[in-house]
Amino acid sequence: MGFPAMTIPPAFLVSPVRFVTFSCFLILSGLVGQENPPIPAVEPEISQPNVVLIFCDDMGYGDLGCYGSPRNATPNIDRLASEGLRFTDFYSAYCVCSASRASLMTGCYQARISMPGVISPGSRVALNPDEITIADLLKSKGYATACIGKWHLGDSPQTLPTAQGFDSYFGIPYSNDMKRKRAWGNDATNLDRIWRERRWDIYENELYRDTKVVESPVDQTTLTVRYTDEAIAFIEANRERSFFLYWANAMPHVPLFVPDDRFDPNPHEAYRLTIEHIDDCVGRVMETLDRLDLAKGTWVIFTSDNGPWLSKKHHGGSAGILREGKGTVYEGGMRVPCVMRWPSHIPTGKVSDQVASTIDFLPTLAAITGAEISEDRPVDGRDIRALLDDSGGVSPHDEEGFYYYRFNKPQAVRVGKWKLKHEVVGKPELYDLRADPGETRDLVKEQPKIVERLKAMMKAKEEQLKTEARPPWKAREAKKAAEAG
Ligand SMILES: [Ca+2]
Repeated sequence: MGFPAMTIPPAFLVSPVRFVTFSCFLILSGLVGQENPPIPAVEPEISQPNVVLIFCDDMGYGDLGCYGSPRNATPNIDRLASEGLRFTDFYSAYCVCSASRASLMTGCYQARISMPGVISPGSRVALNPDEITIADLLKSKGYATACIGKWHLGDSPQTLPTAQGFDSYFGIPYSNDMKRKRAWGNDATNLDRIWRERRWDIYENELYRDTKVVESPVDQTTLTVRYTDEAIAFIEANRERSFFLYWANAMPHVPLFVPDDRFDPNPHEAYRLTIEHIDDCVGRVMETLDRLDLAKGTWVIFTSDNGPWLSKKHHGGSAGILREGKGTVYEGGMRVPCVMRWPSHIPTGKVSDQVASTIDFLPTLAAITGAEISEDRPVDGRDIRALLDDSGGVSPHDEEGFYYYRFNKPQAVRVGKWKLKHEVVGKPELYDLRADPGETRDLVKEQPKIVERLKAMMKAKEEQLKTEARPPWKAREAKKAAEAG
């Protein structure tokens, strides 16, 4: 189990395809004797896995059965964990939607790619199409690529998924509560009524296929089912080649909706029913992978873009044992569930307490597929292959630090068990996350040397990304460039 570890010439380190060619050459030319046992070829399931990346919106650390939810039954997602790996210390790279998604797609902290926390429909700023996304990277290795669901990185033709490496797109390109009719609020009282009365019609959300609007307003009661149908159709159509499916559910971001056959008018059941419906849809996709005999060579990842939206009360999720939720740099804002299954590489039933993040997916996939990361687009994420198998690897973030970015600045850093939270406003706070994951005992006074070291690391990271920041896409500049021909 695991990636082959052996001495091979540097020229062959880059590409598994070239590596396989090299192995064949050695075998065919008789260079491999008893002293030099045959080098195993890299199986396609290892070097070109299918990737199914399921990204939920505002789902909290405590919302799944396998993370101890006493309320939500999630047997399918729990099975992904028991057949693969569950991270206990996994982080989204930002505490709200757009910047979190931009970081996932590019492997960079938000400040490096100049992405605002949240953008609105018709935003004049978006993720720059010059950035290399996971879809760009995998497409360069021959993958079929599809984005289904919430994009939230731009909704103009120049910035939608089809301009960012995806062959196709189907979804609402921003949050499902945006474009709400004026008479309606977004607090728990309004959300109670919206749930009871099934009022998806009070939103003017647009459903896109590629760059065209195909439904407005969107019937959100059937949205998750339709996303799932689309995901299954994509997998079926690409069963003979490597594929990357990015499936970003609109929910459990509010407003919550489920199909008629799952509906209960009690709004206190809304969140549970929504999570359980998502779990059921994940099960349908798992069943498809099994049916097509693709499960072994498919890396399925299930995680969330940020913590629960606690101000929505019973319409929001739970951070479990963690402090606070969405919109904060306490653990509840950014530490999220992450389970993954990839039978060719990940042992069953593994639990990892190593620090990992959504920014690590791009560099890890680059290492797996042999795609090169362009020198002029450095990333902040790291190759975490060593955390996936049973080789006992430690987090690359333990030394470099994992940074909790907000408003273009690191507002906290985690190094090993230590976390320093030092926002622009407020006093520094230091926590030992191994002993105190709920951030209840501030150790600033007891550990002044650690505080100073972590402060210096935050300052250095801030300066580095200030210097290296790349520009976002701007509507006005794009228009000028188009007019100039
Ligand atoms: Ca979110």
